[in-house]
This record gives sequence, C-alpha cells and structure tokens, in this order.
Amino acid sequence: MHRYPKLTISVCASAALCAASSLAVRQKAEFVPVNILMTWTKAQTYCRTHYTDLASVRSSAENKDVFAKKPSGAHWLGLYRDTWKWSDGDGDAFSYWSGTQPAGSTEHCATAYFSDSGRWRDWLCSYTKPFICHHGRPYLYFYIF
Ligand SMILES: [Ca+2]
Repeated sequence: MHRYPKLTISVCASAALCAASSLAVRQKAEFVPVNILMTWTKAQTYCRTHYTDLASVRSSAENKDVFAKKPSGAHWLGLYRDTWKWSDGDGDAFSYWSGTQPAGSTEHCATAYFSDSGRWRDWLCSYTKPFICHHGRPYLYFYIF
C-alpha cells in the first residue's frame, strides 16, 4: 500500500505566526478606513478587536487597493519602528514613503497621506488620526509532511 504525504492547510493572520510553513500563498486583504481619531496604539487595538490588524501594504497592488478607498488626509497604517516593520509581523520590502520621509528620530509610526497619493509619512505615535484596518486572512499556508 502506498503512503502519501499528509497535506495540512492552515490559515494564518501573519507571516510571523506561520513562519515554518512549506508554502505560503498570499490572499487578498480587505482594507477598511476607520474615521475615528486615535493614537497609533489605540488604533492597533481597535483594528485587532474589530478586524485583523492595522493595514499592512505589501505590494503596489495592495497600495492601489488602499488608495482606492479614497479617505482624505493622513491615516495610520500598521507600520512602525525601531526598524520599520508592520504591526502584523510582515517584513516586506515594499515601501511608498513621501520624498522627504521618514524624517525625525522621534516619529515612530506611519500614515498614508491621501492628499499626496497615499504616500507614507512618519508621525509621533501619540498623535490622534483616523486609520486603516485590514481584515480577511492575508496568508494561506500549506504544510506538507
Ligand atoms: Ca515625518
């Protein structure tokens, strides 16, 4: 009798949660602008409670999806630093900073500024701004044993 490899399919909210998988397939994330003024940390908690997390923008395709929501002004994204990283653990190389940004050693949280094509600007995390959450499960993982 043949023994076949066991295939396990797992859905993970972030790359960090399922780093050991055999094959990762990116799923489409849905972006949701939230027009409530909050600090970055409070916005992160809100998104994790009501959706999945603050928005990760991992590619130019997702960047277009964010811009297509057409909110106005600056909205928090899930991007913050010591070194810049996404709230949900993504470590992607895609970036969309405005020309002079990031600037200012005390500004550790990022917004998309929709009056400037959604380009990213860093701000003090304690400022209150509206924000973009995502929901859906951005990663689908397959394990083959
Ligand atoms: Ca700045």
